[in-house]
Amino acid sequence: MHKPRTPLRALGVAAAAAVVAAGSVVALTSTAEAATTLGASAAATGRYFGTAVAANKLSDSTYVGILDREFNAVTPENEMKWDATEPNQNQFNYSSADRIVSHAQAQNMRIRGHALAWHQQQPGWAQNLSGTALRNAMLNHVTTVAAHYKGQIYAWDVVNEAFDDGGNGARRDSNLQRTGNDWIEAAFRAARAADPGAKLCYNDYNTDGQNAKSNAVYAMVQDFKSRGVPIDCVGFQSHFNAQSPVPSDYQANLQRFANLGVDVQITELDIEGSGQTQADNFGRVVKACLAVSRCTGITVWGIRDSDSWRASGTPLLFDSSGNKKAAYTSTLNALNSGGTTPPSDPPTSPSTPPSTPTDPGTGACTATISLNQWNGGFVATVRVSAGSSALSGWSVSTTLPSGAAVTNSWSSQSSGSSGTVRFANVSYNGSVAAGGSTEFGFQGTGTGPSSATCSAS
Ligand code: 9MR
Repeated sequence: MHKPRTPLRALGVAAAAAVVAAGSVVALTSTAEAATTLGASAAATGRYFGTAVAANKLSDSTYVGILDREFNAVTPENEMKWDATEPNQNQFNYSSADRIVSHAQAQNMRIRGHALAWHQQQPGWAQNLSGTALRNAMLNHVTTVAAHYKGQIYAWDVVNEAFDDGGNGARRDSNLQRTGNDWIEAAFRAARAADPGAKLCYNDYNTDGQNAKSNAVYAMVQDFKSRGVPIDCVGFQSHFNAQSPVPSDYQANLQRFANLGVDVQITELDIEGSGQTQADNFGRVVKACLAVSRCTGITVWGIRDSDSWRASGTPLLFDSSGNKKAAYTSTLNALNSGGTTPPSDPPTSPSTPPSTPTDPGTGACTATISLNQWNGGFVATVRVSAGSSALSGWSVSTTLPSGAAVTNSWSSQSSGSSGTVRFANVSYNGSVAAGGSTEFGFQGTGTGPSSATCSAS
C-alpha cells in the first residue's frame, strides 16, 4: 500500500534534521507517514473502517462531515431490514436504503448490507406467516433485495442472530426457525444465486469469545463449509459494556473462525464507558482484528454517542458534539500500529467453485439428490458429477410426486414447476472437469423427489 509522504515533507527541515541527528529517523518516518483518519489508517493495512449510518441523518452536516472524513464503509442501521424494504408483501421500497447507498458510492465507501433474514424487525405481514408460506416469503425477500443491490454490496448479513443466548448452543426459537432447521442455508443459497459477487455473512452478538453460543455458530459454519453451503464471512457484533466486556479470548475466537476458511468482520462495535478505560478497550478490539489476517474490517455502530442505539452508555468514538474522544485516538493509534495483511479478494465463487475445463467435454453425467423434507415443503440439493470426460453444460430432470411444486431454485435455470421439471446449468457452473462435480438446488412445496437424471449438453 502506497502511503502519502506529505506529512513528512510538512515537517520543518530543522526539525527533520534534529531527529536525524538524534538517530530516530525510522520512528519519525512511521509516525510522520501514519494516516490521520480511521478509514485511511485501516486501508493502509488492507482493511475498511465503517460505521452504521441512518438515512435521516444524512442532512446533518456535522454527521456527514465526520462520516465522509473518517469512514470508508457504511452499514445502513435499519434501512435494509425486512420491515423497511418490504413493508407489504411483494411491494419493495428501497428509498431510504438507496439514499445511503448513493451517498456511500459517491464517497467510494464499501457497503455492508444488513440484514436479509432476522427474527426482529419483520413487517407485520411476515410476523403473521408460518410454515411454507413464511419460508417462501423469506426466500423471495432475500432473492429480491439481494438482486436489487446486485454488484453493489461488499458483504451481506444474510442471517442475523439465529442462535439462542441460553448457553445450550441451540437455535433461537422464531417463526423462521419453525419453518425448518435448514432455513439458514436456504437463505444463504438464495443470496448467492441473487448476488454471486457479495460476501455472505452470518452475524451475531455474544459470540465474541468462545462460549456455547459461538461454539454452535462455529459448528454451523464448519458444517456449511463441508457441505458447500455458500458462506464467506462471520460478523461479530461486539456490543460491549460492564456486563458484557471484551472477552479475554476475543482475538483467539476470531482466529478460530478464520481458520475455518471464512473472513471475519467486526460488524457493530460499541463499548459503553468513558475515558482511558473505554479507549483501552477500543484499542484491544482493533488490535485483535489487525492480528487476524482474515479480519477484513471493523464497523462501529454509529458515529457520535448521541447517534447510538444506547446513547446513555456513550459507547462510540465521537462525543455528542462530534469531537474526537480518547477512544478515537486509541482506535486510530491501534490502526496505525499496523498488522497482518488480509488476503486479496478472489472473486466470490459459487458454493462449489466451477472447475476449469481442460477440454470442452461432452461426457455423461450423474445427478444425486439430497433432500431436506419437512411437513409441507422441501429443499433439494443436487450434485451433478461428470464421468470420465469433462462437461461443457448439463441438464437435470426430475419428476415431482403429485401435489409437489418447485418454488425457487439456485445455481440453475429451471423450467416447469410441477410434474417433470428440468434444471439447466447457469453460466458459471456448466463446465465440469472429468471426474469433477458441481451443485445446485431447489426448493418446493409438498414432497420432494429423491432421484433425478442428468444429461450432458
Ligand atoms: O441500532 C438499531 C436500532 O436503531 C434499532 O431500533 C434496533 C431495532 O432492533 O436495531 C438496532 O441495531 C441492531 C442491529 O440491527 C442488530 N444487532 C443489534 C443492534 C442493536 O440493537
